[in-house]
Amino acid sequence: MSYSGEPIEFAAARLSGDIVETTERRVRDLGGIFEDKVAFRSADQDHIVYRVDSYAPVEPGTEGGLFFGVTHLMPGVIGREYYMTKGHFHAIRNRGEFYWGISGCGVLVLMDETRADRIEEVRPGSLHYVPGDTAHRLVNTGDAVLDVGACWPSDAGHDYSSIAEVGFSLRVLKGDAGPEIENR
Ligand code: M6P
Ligand code: ZN
Repeated sequence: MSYSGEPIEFAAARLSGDIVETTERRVRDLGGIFEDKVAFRSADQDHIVYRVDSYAPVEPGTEGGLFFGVTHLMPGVIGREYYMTKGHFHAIRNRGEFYWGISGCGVLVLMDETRADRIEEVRPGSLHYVPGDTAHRLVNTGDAVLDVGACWPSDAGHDYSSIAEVGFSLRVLKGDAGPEIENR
């Protein structure tokens, strides 16, 4: 595949160019990931929780290539739980990924296949290596949009099903004095 259109640009957290693809995730697309089902049902289902702008210079599944993306995760809660991404393992499990904080603040939740978990604080300039065999999810714990860059192998793929079935082993909730981590 080759592209001869406008150049791809990345500045001030905005990825632009004629082959940049945008995926929107609204409340209705996130059924099952939030714990408080009553709060989820009463939320505006049309509300955009996050947007991902991505640049895929090769076909998905290509071995040896890379994809680039920026996630724009809105501030907010469903019940006491902060807005978050669906989170995923890679379909090819051993593929890793880099995330880096651009704007806003939040946490990156990491969990391996034994459900051992850890979190890393995401802030402007923070760099996060997601090892292979590790599920990853972003959580916006701030009052502003959380913008996070990502770069991952073009053959990694997304496996959402394991997370949809059993979830992550911890949840990040809004407490009176700030974020609270609860194990599940
Ligand atoms: C990053 C990358 C993408 C991912 C996106 C949103 O930009 O990891 O591959 O799609 O975050 O995360 P999710 O797919 O879990 O909703
Ligand atoms: Zn990934």
